[in-house]
Amino acid sequence: MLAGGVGAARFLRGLVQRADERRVRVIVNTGDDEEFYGLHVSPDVDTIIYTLAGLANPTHGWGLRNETFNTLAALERFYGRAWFALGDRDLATHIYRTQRIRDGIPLSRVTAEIAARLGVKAGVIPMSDNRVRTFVKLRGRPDALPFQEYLVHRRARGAIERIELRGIEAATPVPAAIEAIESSAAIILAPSNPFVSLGPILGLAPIREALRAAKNRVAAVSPIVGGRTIKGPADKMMRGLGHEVSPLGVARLYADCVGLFVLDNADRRHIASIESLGMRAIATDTIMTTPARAARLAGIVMTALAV
Ligand code: FO1
Repeated sequence: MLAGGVGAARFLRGLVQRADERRVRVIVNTGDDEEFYGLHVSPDVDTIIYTLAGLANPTHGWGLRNETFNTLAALERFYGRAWFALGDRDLATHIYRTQRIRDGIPLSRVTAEIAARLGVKAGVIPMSDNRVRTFVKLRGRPDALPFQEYLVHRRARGAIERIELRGIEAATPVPAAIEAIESSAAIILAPSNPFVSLGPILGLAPIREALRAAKNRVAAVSPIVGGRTIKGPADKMMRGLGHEVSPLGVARLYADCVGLFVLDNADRRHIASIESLGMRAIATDTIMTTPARAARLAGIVMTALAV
């Protein structure tokens, strides 16, 4: 599976009820990674790991459940008001990750260590060990903003002019990501933001090429339902960047590398136009309000891919 954060984690929670978790591999976006308080934060990687470990915060989707924020409050004495909340126990993950990276261990290996310590059986593979940083250029502002600054600090306000994936040209995928695509019977693009969650993963040329070669085994689930996103700013981004805010608009972005497009029943009318892009399209209930609904959706996607 190719994954961003919370939307992808919801789907994954269903997938591991329908597939043996030990055979699942998740290629995760790292364009959102940022440094706070000298610590390497990898939000999408942690969201996936915490979800699979059954430790994720059920309200937010990110961070840990039953978390406390005493250290953050103490840090505010030195740094001023904290707009990015790292919980007390979440800090342990960040201290470990940062120390290992400082010791020269690649992010992919550190991620595997963290996942294993938390009892995760699936393979969690950050897309690259090289630094790729997502920036958002807003209309009327001279400089592009680092992604977390845009999403969390400014609450995704402002009209989007451009997304920059800094470092993408020089970055190479983690070899295990390519191997996973080449050897998997089914590859699923999660219902994540096509620009800032899946965009960085698909922006790595060898990953996109591997997906193109596997097109008949690749499915994508639409993050747009009835003209909007369930969570996050994907709809605003599509509009701002001049794309149609519909499953068809998303399918156009994936036309070269996706063989099956899964959209919500509410958007059935787009099936024919999506199929004219050269992929199959099926409509079903894609709203994952419960783990059982996520499992049902995962089952439908896998059956349609003939797994
Ligand atoms: N999102 C927020 O809206 N506010 C936060 O304070 C916040 C803290 C945070 C800490 C660790 C982590 O792994 C994720 C965190 N997120 C927070 C979520 C995250 O920044 C975004 O949801 C993703 O980057 C988007 O995929």
